[in-house]
Amino acid sequence: FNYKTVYAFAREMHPKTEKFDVQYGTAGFRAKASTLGYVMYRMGLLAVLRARYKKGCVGVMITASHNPEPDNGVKLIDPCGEMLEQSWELWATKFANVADDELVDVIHEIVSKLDIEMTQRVEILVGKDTRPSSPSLAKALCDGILALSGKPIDYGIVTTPQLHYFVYCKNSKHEYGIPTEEGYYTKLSNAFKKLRGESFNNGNYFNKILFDGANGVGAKKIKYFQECLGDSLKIEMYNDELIGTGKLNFMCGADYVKVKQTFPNGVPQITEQRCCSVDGDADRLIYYYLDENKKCHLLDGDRIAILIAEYLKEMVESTGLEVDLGLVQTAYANGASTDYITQKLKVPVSFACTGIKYLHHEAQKFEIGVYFEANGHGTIVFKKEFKEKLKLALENTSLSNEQHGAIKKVLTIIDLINETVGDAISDMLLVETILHSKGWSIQDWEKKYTDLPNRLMKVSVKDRTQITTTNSERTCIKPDGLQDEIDTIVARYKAGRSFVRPSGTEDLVRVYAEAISQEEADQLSLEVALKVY
Ligand code: 16G
Ligand code: ZN
Repeated sequence: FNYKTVYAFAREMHPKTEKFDVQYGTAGFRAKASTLGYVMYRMGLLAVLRARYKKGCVGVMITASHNPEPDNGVKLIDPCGEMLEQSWELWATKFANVADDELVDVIHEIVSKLDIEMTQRVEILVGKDTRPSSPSLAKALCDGILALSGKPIDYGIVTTPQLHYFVYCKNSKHEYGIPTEEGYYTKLSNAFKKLRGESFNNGNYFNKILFDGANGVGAKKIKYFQECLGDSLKIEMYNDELIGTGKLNFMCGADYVKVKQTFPNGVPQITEQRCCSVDGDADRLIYYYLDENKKCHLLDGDRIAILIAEYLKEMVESTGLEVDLGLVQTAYANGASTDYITQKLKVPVSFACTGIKYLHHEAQKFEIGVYFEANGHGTIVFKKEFKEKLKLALENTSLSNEQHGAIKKVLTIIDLINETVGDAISDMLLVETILHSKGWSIQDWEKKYTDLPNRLMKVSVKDRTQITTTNSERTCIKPDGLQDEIDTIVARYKAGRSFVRPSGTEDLVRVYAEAISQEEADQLSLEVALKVY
């Protein structure tokens, strides 16, 4: 490669402006957009190296998800459509933090250590959310790609899960789908319409939903779906402000609704009406409704996961095939949801650390792995062998017509799902499909079990790295004795559970507690927080 170009571009166009180090965290780099120019340039360089190393195309998404509009961020997508492999996060951090005149050395280092062949032509798919800072950051990113002679393919404004999907489609040689927006809409909406059939309403289910687009990319993209879906689902869209109005995620969107446990601004308050919110890059989904006392009822990632797992279990059982289906949750999953799914539905649950990459990999251990974080981010992954088993069973003449029908239905459900990463729009279409098939209102769905009251607290500490955890973050190992103290406190509460973990995205410690009443959950979290402080 031409190291002169790499250095000249760095020095003249994208010099390192920040003195502090940044870290490739749970969801890539995230910071105030004005500080990210040089980081983008360097991620362009790294993306080309990653693509050459993997001998495929990779993706780079520019977004800060649910964060405020002045923030931005960047994350790399691996050829299989998954998050960047963890061992490369260290390279990403190194690339971002070296001085401009050390960049070339780091490139030499990675190329020789990993034996990367530098002559390959590679394509880098670039996507961005609706933040006003995104176009200039995309330009910096593309300069990095070009400096190492990679070929940027600009997808413009897309949702994060769309870009994951395109990357996987490209690398699977279109076996997974066509890597265009149109290909994506067509695949998902065709599957949806097939599953919905001729009657759009059923029992307590009515095919109208209020959709909060968080004034972001989700609002833009849902319009295409509405066109494809016709009358089968009526999506009434709210919070679709123009780019640059400063309203992205502001008092609306999935994160706002989940954290504040309240109704978003900009959506009409219609009692008992099913509503949903997505976040700023449309990878999280939360459902909710207002009751007659104007109380907001949330149906979060836990509820969505259980609805899906239960439905898939029933569907697969009717095919007559043996299937290993499991659910993956994090420590934040409400205890009532875990009890319901393990005891009532007899579906095994695995726990993973917070962060999508951990859940995704844990879910891949099952033939059908359903995973969701309580914040509404999740999807379902199907083992390749399982899909083949289904296709093979279609040719088996000893199965009944009902079984063949069920197998076809499962295959169509798989087409409705974006397996690469949590996808708010695909998840919404799946939830709508299940509610329709069961003839349920959102209230029927909520009735399945009752959440334990809970409280999440943030505690500022001097050094959050002093706290380390194990057992998927549910047990604290350091500082010594803290877990014993937590255990002693928890034992005094009926249905009590509490854990502490250092945040991966903010400089603080999170304390979670649940108990039989809200007062007790509040009290428990406070007692535990005092031990951490
Ligand atoms: C990131 C993660 C999200 C997780 C959150 C936890 C991805 C794509 N995003 O936003 O899944 O819930 O971090 O934040 O993995 P925390 O460590 O500050 O609690
Ligand atoms: Zn997001």
